[in-house]
Amino acid sequence: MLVEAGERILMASDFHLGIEYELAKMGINIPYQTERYMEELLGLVREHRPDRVILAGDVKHGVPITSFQEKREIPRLFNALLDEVDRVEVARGNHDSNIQNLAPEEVEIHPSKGFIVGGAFKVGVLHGHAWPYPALLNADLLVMGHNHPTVRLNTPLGVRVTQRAWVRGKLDPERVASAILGQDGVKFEGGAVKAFQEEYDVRVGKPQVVIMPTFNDLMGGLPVNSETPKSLLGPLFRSGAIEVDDFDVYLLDGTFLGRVDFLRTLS
Ligand SMILES: [Mn+2]
Repeated sequence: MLVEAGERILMASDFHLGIEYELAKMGINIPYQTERYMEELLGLVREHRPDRVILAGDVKHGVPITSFQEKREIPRLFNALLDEVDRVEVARGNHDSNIQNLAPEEVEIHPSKGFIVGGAFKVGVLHGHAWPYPALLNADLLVMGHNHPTVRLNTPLGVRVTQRAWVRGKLDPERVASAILGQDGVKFEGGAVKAFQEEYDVRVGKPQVVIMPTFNDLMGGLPVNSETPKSLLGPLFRSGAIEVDDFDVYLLDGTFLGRVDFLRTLS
């Protein structure tokens, strides 16, 4: 995903480097795919010449143990990126414990509560397994990974197709402000947005939300249009702060498929 926000920001999520090693332990042997992912990402970097590259979490796969595969391949990925781009950053995901040990010093590692980049147009980036910093509600765009979104379509022939997907919608500021205040144990009366602004001294906007697909095509996904599970993963979805029924779904090539609630009728 390329965002122009005063600077060019290239983002990608959920590489899960090391998944082949985990699969091999279960008896499923797949040749290592890291080279292919690296070439794909570096191809995008060379084509679009971003000022910074942000990996929105789950760069690595193995938790709690870091495999030899990760120790070998993750520094290679970072070094290849640093050869091409001034700033390489990571929003820490739930699989990224100890990622700092595999990253060269130049790589900026941000906490799981996320961070804001950009100028007049502000982009909040977080992996999505943790509550965001209140300041992220001031962003114009919130970018998350973690859910590995896919769309599942049943064809009249009885063939079921599952594809990785982009999911995009708008945040309801009242609901998210209320959920974060509740999480922090803050009691309030009246509007949640007003209370939120007073509590955290953050102006609440109405950010767009984009949930990124996995870069790694070996990963399983979560069909956003299936009936189970009832919500997506992560506190913002589980708490009901974000409801995706009216979010739009796109294939990897940008094809617009429709809203989640419509696509539910086809799953
Ligand atoms: Mn992930």
